[in-house]
Amino acid sequence: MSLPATITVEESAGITFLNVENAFASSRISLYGAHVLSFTPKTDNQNRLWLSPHAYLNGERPIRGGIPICWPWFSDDHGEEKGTLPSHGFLRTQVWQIQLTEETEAGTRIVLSPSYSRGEGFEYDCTVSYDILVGKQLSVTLRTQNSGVVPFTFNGALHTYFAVPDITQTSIMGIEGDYKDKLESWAVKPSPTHYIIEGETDRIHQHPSPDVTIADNNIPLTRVTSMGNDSMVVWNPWQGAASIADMDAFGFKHMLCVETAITNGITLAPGQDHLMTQIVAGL
Ligand code: TA6
Repeated sequence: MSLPATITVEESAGITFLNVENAFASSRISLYGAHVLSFTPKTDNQNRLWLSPHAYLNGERPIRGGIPICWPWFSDDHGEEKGTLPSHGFLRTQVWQIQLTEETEAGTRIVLSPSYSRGEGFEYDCTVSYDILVGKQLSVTLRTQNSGVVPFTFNGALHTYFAVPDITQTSIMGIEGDYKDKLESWAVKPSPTHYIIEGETDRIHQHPSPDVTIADNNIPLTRVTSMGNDSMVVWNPWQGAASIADMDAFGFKHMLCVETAITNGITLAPGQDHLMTQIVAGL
């Protein structure tokens, strides 16, 4: 396949990476997991995505950082005993294929498809694709289409790790409604009005929160626009990062996951499809 001049291919440790460099931004994408690893707009040359320095970039484990794709379930919500099926599903640990690349006025577009979308824990016929646009903004859309003859229900997330200069100076605007707190047996609590991160945080906000801003020292840094989701997940492991193999003890200081998520199930009848989009913009 011939690629636009804005995309170069790099092979390393068994993974194929697509490096995008255009007039608007640069971005690195791993075909393992269809994982966007970086997005650096030209306006300020600040990478908006965080990638762990200890991330496995050899296909042995899901990649810690960037935008992991969670599907067809979120976390361990697969209906089986915890640990029997992979956390966050099976798209983030497979090699994806390039379906299309094109240069458009808005930027460089890449469409990827997974090797398989029917797997243990999800025995349905469907077609999945991932549409990435690297432009002034980074736009990613996960499309799920029911290509079978029975309805199915799925969950998922665009589990983005945002880069923040200092988590203790970071605030989030635009998240509303109640959240379920994973750290307190899913107790339901109201979202903070002044949203800062002061310790381990693992929350499923029960509101789609379509327009979220991440600020550093009260100065807006990154805008996160979401569509097709029913919830927003906020995660930072804080000092628990020390016990995560592919993070270092201080990694939590420079990342914040704000995840465009489906956690209450989307049901698709045969022939129906669903789009979930996240748009990341530097401010
Ligand atoms: O999205 C939050 C979460 O589900 C947390 O509970 C935490 O475990 C995180 O994802 C990371 O999951 P992973 O399977 O990538 O280690």
